Amino acid sequence: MTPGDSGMMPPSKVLVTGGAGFIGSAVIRLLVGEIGCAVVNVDKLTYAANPSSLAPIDHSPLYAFEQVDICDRTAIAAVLQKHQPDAIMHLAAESHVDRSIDGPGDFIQSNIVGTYTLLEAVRGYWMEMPEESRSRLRFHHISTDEVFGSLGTEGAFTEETRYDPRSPYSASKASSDHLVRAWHETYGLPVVLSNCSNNYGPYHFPEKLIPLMIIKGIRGEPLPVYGKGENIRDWLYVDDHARALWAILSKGRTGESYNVGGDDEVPNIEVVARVCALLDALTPRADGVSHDQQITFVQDRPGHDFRYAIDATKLTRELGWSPRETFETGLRKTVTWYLENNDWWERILDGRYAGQRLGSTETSSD
Ligand code: TDX
Repeated sequence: MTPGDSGMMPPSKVLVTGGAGFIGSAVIRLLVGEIGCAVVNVDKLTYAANPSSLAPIDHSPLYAFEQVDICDRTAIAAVLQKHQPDAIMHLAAESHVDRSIDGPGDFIQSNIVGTYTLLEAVRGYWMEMPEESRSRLRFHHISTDEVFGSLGTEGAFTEETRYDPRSPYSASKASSDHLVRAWHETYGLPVVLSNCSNNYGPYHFPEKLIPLMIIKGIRGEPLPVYGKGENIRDWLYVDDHARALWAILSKGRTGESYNVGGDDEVPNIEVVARVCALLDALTPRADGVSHDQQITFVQDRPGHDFRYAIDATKLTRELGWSPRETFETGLRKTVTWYLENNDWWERILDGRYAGQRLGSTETSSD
């Protein structure tokens, strides 16, 4: 097999875990809505899940939903038997660093125990498959660049970078990556892995920087920037990530991992300033003052990683992927989406998360 030429048939039915989440729902909208691939969405529907993010495709005959916890091995085995997928994309995870500081237990359970349980259920299913379908099965584990730790001002993470997770969240994701590789080496399970940079875009749960700033900006509330806002993230538009994941699942080499990044590094304070500039243009404040007057500097996140940057050369070279959106075009689309879809986020603010500070010992400055 030569790189980029897997000779593989693309999967026809994918079991997606965490498909009611931010990245999972983007993947399902792509697979069902554009690619025409059948999907079984396995989601426990925790606080960050939004079934309404699947409204564009949830009436499709290609789409099925199972409300199941990945930690429930018997239930997962039954779903695998019932739907007979030829690929698994594992996106179910607790993903918010600040929540992992407040309560690491859920991260250990979902990200480590959940991945282990899913791997065992899939291994059982795979071993029982007829030989022909067995060689086609693929387990794609979706992970994060945070497993590599924090960069200084120079350099970027490659697939060879040493793991150095520093938060309970990233340590739990690093553990899950190790489990997936171990199941490949030990049992021969056909796996592929990917590690992505910070995603943003429509349907993003408002605990994360960009949607939180857009929503607080619209509502005239203070915009809490941690520390001095100098930390740098590499921003990837979620639909670009979804396309990368499909390329990796359908063409990536078994046992390999691929980094996915937007090649768009921006310090947090500039991210917030750009959100403010877009809000000024698209929905000016009644008093004529810029939204950037709402920026407030608050206590830093404990153990705050300084900089993440992804080198996605391998993915581009082997699988021909590159992002379609720049941070400028993607952010404009994102801010516009939040302005036009207040029903989606107001329902979250009313019940599940009201925008308060998480992951800090300081009383919220909001
Ligand atoms: O209110 C805020 N103010 C602020 O300054 C929030 C919520 C965040 N920040 C800062 C912290 C980070 O430097 O903004 C940056 C981005 O924060 P998050 O949106 O929480 O993302 P991050 O911690 O970078 O982690 C993200 O990228 C990797 C995702 O949440 C992870 O799930 C992913 O794995």
